[in-house]
Amino acid sequence: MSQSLQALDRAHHLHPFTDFKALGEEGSRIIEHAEGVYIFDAAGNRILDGMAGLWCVNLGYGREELVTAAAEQMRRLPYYNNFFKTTHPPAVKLAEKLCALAPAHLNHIFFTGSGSEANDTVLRMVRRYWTLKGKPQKHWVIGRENGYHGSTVAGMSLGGMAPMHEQGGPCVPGITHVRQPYWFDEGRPEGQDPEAFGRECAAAIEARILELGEENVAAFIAEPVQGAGGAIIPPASYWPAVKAVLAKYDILLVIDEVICGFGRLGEWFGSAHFDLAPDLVPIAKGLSSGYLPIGGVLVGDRVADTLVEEGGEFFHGFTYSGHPVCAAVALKNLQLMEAEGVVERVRDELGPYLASRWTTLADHPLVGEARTLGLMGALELIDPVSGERFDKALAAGTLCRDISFRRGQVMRSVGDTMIIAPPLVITREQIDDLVTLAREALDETARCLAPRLADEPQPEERPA
Ligand code: PXG
Repeated sequence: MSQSLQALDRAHHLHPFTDFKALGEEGSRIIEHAEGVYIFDAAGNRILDGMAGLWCVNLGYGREELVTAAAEQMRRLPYYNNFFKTTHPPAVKLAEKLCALAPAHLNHIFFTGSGSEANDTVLRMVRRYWTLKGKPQKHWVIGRENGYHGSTVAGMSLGGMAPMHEQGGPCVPGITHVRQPYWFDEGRPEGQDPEAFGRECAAAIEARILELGEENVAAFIAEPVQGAGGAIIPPASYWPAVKAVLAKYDILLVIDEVICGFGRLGEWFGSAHFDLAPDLVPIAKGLSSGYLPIGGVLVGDRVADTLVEEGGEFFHGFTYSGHPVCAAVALKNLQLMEAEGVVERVRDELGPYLASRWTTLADHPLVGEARTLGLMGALELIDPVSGERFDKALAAGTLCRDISFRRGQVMRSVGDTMIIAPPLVITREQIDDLVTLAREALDETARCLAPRLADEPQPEERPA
């Protein structure tokens, strides 16, 4: 059965972020069901989902309450839109709940179907805001290299993923990127002090503002911790210095919480961890624990008041903006997270526990750095012989990811950075397993790579 599914998949299905030909040759992994923090493949293998799907299944798999919320809402009102002065109870109740959970100055939400659509909305809203303020020339948005804000044209333009820009044709004009606060890859090789490096990255934002002219810059957009870029936790000096720069100039702050929101960093919003006061906050993923697609942009009073009082009609929206079934599931998800104290447990118990266990991997010869924040973690792989990054041709990260999957754990690779972001309902015992499985995957990766690191050629040794 799984072979025929693989054949059909190869014949008809173009997967996201995938080398179609290579996948066709290798065959896709088929995930059939899931429970708690585990996914199960077609062969019946149980795999610890160290990535919560794609950073989203915060409440874990198999939550009947979410299934019931969806089924009940589907029976009552499976669809109606929020256009043309209509709405429905799930959208209104979710809007109220989100604004109650968010920092006090965020009192409005614009719903979307995904994080990418949320960032498209951000771009349109930011430019609309400044136009309404009589400053249409203030349209430049500063993002960061290696930032990720989605895969629509605006999302990929706001993000700073060079391979996406190269494939995407011309990006949306008026978007520019500054250096990322990636200490391990950019500060450490230059022999800098991490805190001085953090301040230097913030200074790069100010330099770009001055280059463009403050009167032309609309907004700065960033993730609190870069997720898809490699779980990059900035040095402690970075965010206070960025805040100081932005406070000097009249520029909106957009904090993309698509990954960091809803408990990942031990707060409802990652910006609370870094004491940021964003004007706009794109959200998605953990909002519904990934059970149904829904996103949105939380809008601060400064922007919302202008859009409401001075804006007239905003020509923007999606058929599924605030979809009733997705909204009902998201609301139930937030209620469950609140009732079960999920966010507080990440902050007070599971985050510190993961930190204490994950950092023990730093003694592994392949690991140059082991870091965590909340329930997000990364390992930087290095060549044990040179102490530097592996030759890219070895694809060490991909090798380690595939070994890990085969041994029973999802661990994502971004280049040679290994990442985990497990469901927030993981237990201490499961964290122990996660760290043990990560070490075993590192050990096997080291064994596979050893012959290729030695001087004399050795027979190929690749995992099956
Ligand atoms: N912003 C951020 C910060 C994200 O991480 C998006 C926006 C876009 O959301 P949608 O819902 O349109 O995908 C994301 C998505 C990965 C990976 O492998 C990360 C994302 C999506 C897919 C894969 O790390 N992040």
